[in-house]
Amino acid sequence: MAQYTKSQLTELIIGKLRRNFGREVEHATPTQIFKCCALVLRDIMNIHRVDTAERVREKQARQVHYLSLEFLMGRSLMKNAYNLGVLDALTQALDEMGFAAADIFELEPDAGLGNGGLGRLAACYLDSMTTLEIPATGYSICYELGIFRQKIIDGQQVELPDNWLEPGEAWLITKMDEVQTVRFGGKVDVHWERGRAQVEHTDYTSVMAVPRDMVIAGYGTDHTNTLRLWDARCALPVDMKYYSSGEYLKAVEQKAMAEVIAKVLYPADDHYEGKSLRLKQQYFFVSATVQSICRAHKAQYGTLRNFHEKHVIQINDTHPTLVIPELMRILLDEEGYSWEDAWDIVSHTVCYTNHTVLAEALEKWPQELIQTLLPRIWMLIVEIANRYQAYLEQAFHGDQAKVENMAIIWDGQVRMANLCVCACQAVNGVSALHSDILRKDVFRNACSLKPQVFKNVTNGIDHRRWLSEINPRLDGLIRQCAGGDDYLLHPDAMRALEHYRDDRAVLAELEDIKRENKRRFAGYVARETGILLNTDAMFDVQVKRLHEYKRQLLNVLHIVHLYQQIKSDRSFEMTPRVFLFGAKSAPGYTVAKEIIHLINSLAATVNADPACKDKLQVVFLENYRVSLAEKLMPASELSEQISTAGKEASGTGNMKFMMNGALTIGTLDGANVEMHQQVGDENIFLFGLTADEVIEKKRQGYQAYEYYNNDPALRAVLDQIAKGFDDGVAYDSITNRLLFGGDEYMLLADFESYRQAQERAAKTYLDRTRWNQMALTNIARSGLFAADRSIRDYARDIWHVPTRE
Ligand code: 26V
Repeated sequence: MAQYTKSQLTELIIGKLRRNFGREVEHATPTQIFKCCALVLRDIMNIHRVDTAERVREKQARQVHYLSLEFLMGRSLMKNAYNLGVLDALTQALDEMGFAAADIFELEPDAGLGNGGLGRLAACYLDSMTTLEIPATGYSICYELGIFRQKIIDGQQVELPDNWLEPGEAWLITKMDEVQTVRFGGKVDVHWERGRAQVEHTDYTSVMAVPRDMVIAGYGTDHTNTLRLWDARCALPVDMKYYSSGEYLKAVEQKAMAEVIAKVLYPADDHYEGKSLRLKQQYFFVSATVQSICRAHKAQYGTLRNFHEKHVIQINDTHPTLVIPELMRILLDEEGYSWEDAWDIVSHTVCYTNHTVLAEALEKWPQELIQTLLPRIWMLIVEIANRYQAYLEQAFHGDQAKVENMAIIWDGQVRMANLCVCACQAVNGVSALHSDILRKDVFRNACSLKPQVFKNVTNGIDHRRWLSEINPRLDGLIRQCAGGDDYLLHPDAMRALEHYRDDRAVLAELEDIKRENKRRFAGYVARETGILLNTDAMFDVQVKRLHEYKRQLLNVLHIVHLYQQIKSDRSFEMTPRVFLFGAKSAPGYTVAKEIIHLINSLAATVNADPACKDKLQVVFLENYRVSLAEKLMPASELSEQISTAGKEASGTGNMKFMMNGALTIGTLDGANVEMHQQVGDENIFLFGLTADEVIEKKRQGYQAYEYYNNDPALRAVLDQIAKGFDDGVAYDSITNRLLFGGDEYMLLADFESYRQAQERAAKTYLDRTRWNQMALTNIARSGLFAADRSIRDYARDIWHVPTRE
């Protein structure tokens, strides 16, 4: 790897400042400095990019294309400097110019092009694919507005636009010579000529797709990859030709349609709505992507016949499912292949990852919408659906219930997951439990026909970002115990930490690292909000999207229970705690917004009550996002992973906490199951019903209010919440939902078990040696949850591509 010294970087940054801003360092603003740093690193990565592209071409290597409507990248300056091996040099260069690197890093807006877990996973995977030297490209939309900025006003969530491109676009390179055109609407005529279908598409609206590429650097390698973000522009300027031919309105309409497509990320991850703009986004990005892959392939090989040998397309949830009919369209209509040949190529190219089993989150599109917006794609989906139906009738010997369950078009709707299962050679879940549920429940019928298609790849996180970069002292301790920086490329090496389980000096250092991280985080919160966190208390943290199944409300029930004990018993002794929450709610998800309001009402009352001083504090952290998580994870001690068993596909926050030495209180759900397997009963606080027990209890007829009647503590908690707190807001709508609305996520059934697990955690916290040993064990065994491991699994079991040793 080429190395850059401090003075070389200084010279490059000064050069950029002069050329791009006409400034000398003394007169530069910090934002200009940020942009110049980004441009300098971008230049370095671009040189690597050209070399990588050349190597891949020469080797005729098989490539991975990772399609996702979301890439939650966060910040890139520190990450790129780290991966390029110039973080120290850059820090010193900035220092010499009179700027603190940390302040410059802090200026970068998060690239918030995602909602939560699914988008952040895609970002971690890009890093690992690049580090493992897989030729890979990510594709998404260059949203002008990322996930909204959350403000809490009077205890309630308010959404503000997130304009990240200024100065975030310093990382992007616009490639005007690789623009694609995407067609919407219009009429399609198919007529047969010499045994071949001729397809004529007229009256359509064109939108130009402009690639804005972000180069991705790998760690410890010159290999680079690209994240291609498509921007939407009007295909035709509003010119005189249109005015004179009376098509003025059409031209203006085209312009408006084009510009709205890349305007904003959909901020809902709670349920699907058949919104036409969302479908336009999906097809826009899928069509541009498939065209660009095919164009490059043809330029190199002159034919698409070997397409499936050279490319694998991974689709991140069903959002990019339209690649299937779009690739069929190109092979049939543009290349003139037979249906069988085209299908053979498509079905050997595309793989699908499922990320949720919640019924309301499974994507279904109204047939009329697809028909009018994408008439040719609709025809192809109908043909795929009919052929699949015929196959199913035969395979299931006419069992209509099974045929209906697997149908692609049913009741006027197109079911995207079934289309994926029909076309893909590999369908995977994201944790062992989740993949089991896919096999035994969601896709049981398809699985009975082709069990080998259904696989598991347990999620993982970029441990270089989520440990080494954000927790430098812990990184130091691991290097010291695990023989240097080997663990950065071989995360299993962290296991060596376990030899120090009884080493008092190492345990003391671990404790001291946590203490310092807590103080640093408290300093940040104090500067931003004026709130003073009690750093002598346990930091108990639940950060994730606000969703009923994730059960932030169960956490609230427990806090209210503690508060009532403090109030009713003056001599009540408890392990002091700071409960920290961070969560965005989908803007239209009323119940979730009420829960945010409730947490803030509770926090205001508790924090103002002298009885809680030094014992109990509750803080809702505004605008939870990647860059806030990076500050919070190293300071966390107890990780709340308390979803109803069977509902959280994997979770990835759980892994970030574990790697930073927080202990988990959680249910046997998602990847918690594998965490438990790694660390054993004695290093995790498990509670609650298992996934099977949840199902069994529902089958028997679960009665939530029986728990209310039989448990006086729980009754007192619910009565208090219904009445509300000092601000006079009543929350009986929430308690009624639990008591009389069926308590879908079984909070009341798990309350007592949760309370006991919390008691165990509180007691253990007082035994410092024990707690530190548990933390050490968790860190040591977290290597399984490195994204490098997940990507090696994908490469071996699904993509069939080689990886770096
Ligand atoms: C649904 C919708 C519906 C409306 C439009 C926007 C949108 C975006 C996403 C979704 C589905 C979200 C699925 C998801 O985020 N799943 C999470 O994936 C993580 C990575 O695999 C996993 O760790 C989490 O457990 C899982 O909830």
